[in-house]
Amino acid sequence: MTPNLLVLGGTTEATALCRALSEAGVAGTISFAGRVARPVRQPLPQRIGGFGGISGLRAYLQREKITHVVDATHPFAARMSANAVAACAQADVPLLALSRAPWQPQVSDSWIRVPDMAGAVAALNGPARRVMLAIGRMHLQEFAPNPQHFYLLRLVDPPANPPPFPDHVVLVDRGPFSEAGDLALMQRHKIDLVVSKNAGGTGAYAKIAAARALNLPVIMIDRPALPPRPEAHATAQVLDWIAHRGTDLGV
Ligand code: 3Y8
Ligand code: NAP
Repeated sequence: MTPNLLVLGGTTEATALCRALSEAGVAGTISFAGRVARPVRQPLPQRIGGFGGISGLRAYLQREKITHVVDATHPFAARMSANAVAACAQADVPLLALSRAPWQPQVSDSWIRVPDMAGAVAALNGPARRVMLAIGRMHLQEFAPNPQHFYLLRLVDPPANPPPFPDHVVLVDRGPFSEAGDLALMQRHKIDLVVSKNAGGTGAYAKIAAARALNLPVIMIDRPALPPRPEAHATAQVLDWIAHRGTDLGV
């Protein structure tokens, strides 16, 4: 059959995959949740908004005659990934995750590893620090119990309501970021502690490398658990999977 892909996007790797699919002439659609005002332009047609849970995604797969699903979402998009596993099983559509390995600390890194967002909040109990809280917008309210710190917040869109911290600076910017840029940013704001999700990949790594250069501690939030599913770590593996998984694409 001729492939008709659904790519669950929102990462640098998803965008790169869509460019490769477009160049290979493979038909597909990239999907976004609609979390930010203007998702970056994509080389494939895009759809924006939730599907309506597992049943909504299953219905979408059947209605749009999707032949393959690639889950290239961020490792913290745990609900979307779980829904994709369930909906693809129910609709009998092959699923492959395009995921990126977690970052590992280097010898000179000083990471405080925490299991989840609540662990990061608890790790901030203590005397006032100057914190770069680079975890986006959706979980800011959870950090309200520690208003004693100065917070440098980096958000994709201006916040709809003021962050719950008396002493903060909001920087509206989207990645991928550069180590030099994050180094200068941390020095300018005299940051002495960084809070980060273990996103993996390159787009969010700049602050980890900059923290290393400045010898700063990083509170590193481990990823949520995901259900088992086939995983690839490179675009070429995905293209190979499409070519060999039930399609008439030549090798
Ligand atoms: C809407 C789509 C591309 C994709 C680029 C990657 C890299 C840059 C770094 C920091 C960390 C953070 C955040 C981040 C990065 C890439 C990638 C990545 C982290 C866009 C995008 C969408 C989102 C959603 C957004 C979240 C937020 C998280 C900002 C597009 C730009 C902090 C994750 O305001 C909000 O509601 C923002 C929500 C989910 C996490 C949060 O809890 O707030 N991403 N980010 C996707 C959708 O609607 O489906 O506009 O391009 C994509 C990217 N953001 O094509 O180049 O591959 O990871 N995204 C984190 O890692 O902690 C910023 O500041 O140092
Ligand atoms: P999530 O909590 O796992 O998903 C919550 C709900 O949002 C899903 O059940 C689904 O709604 C909808 N959704 C999520 N991703 C979608 C997509 N790609 N296309 C269509 N609907 C989607 O997801 P999240 O953590 O909010 O992440 C949302 C998006 O931002 C994803 O595309 C992800 O790749 C991107 N992103 C997230 C982070 C992060 O830190 N979480 C970082 C970078 C990029 P329905 O149930 O209605 O289908």
